[in-house]
Amino acid sequence: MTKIHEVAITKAIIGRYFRKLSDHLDMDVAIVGGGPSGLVAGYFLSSAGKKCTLYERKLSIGGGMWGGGMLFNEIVVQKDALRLLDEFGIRYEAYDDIHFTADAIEAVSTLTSRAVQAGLTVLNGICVEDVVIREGTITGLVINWSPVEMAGLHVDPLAIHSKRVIDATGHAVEVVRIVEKKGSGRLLTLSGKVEGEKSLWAERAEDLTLENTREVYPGLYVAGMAANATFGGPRMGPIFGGMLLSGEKAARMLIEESGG
Ligand code: 48H
Repeated sequence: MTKIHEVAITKAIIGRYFRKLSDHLDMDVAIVGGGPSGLVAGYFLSSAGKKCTLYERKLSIGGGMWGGGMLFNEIVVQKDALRLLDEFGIRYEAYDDIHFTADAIEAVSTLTSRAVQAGLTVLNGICVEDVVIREGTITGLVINWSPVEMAGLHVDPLAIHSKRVIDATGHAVEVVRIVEKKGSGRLLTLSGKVEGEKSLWAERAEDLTLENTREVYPGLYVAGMAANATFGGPRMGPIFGGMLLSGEKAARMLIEESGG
């Protein structure tokens, strides 16, 4: 019988991880942020055969969805977005005609599992700290280990190339803010800068999240809460239909733009 060997375990992990990493240094779409909008975008893009990597700073994927509202781990999804819960196989229950609830843990774990099984490569524990811009278009990202960032170590990052980038970093809208600071020219917002998130208004925010899911700089798209923070929409509290629909819209736009 073959014996378990510590060095084989180490070699297996190193070999497999670096194969994954080096297969994804040049891709169709890079997604920054593993919250609901990023995961949904990754699922649809990967399902359409796009080479796609999602970078998440934290160890866990799921962003702000685990905790429902105020740590009560249930989320609300409006009727208009139920078809996405059906697509992923996430169970839900009617609260009234408009509002439906789902278990936050089931929602995050199912979204994650379906996205990865559709072919999405997820690299967790990695943060995006800068972008690559060529002739006024985003062509890549600059990445580093999150523990390097957390410890404040002076370690140079590495770069990857991607035809398109989705900023799905939530309230912080981190990639767009880097581009605002370092990119040449204006953002495609009214003021040319990040407009900033407005205070809570659930109904309006849900509509605007979808409207605001679009290109903000050549090659750079925004999805989820980052879309509202970029274009000046309000926040919505723990209703997640807009996040799911936004991820889907971002993916569909990029699939269409690339000719299917
Ligand atoms: C790598 C990064 C970086 C970086 C951030 O916040 P999220 O859950 O994002 P969305 O937009 O999909 O969902 C928003 C939703 O969770 C929410 O907060 C709602 C509905 N709020 C309403 C309200 O009123 O408060 O996930 C973003 C993810 C997080 O996991 C971050 O760790 C990650 O992005 N991230 N990853 N590199 N530079 N910046």
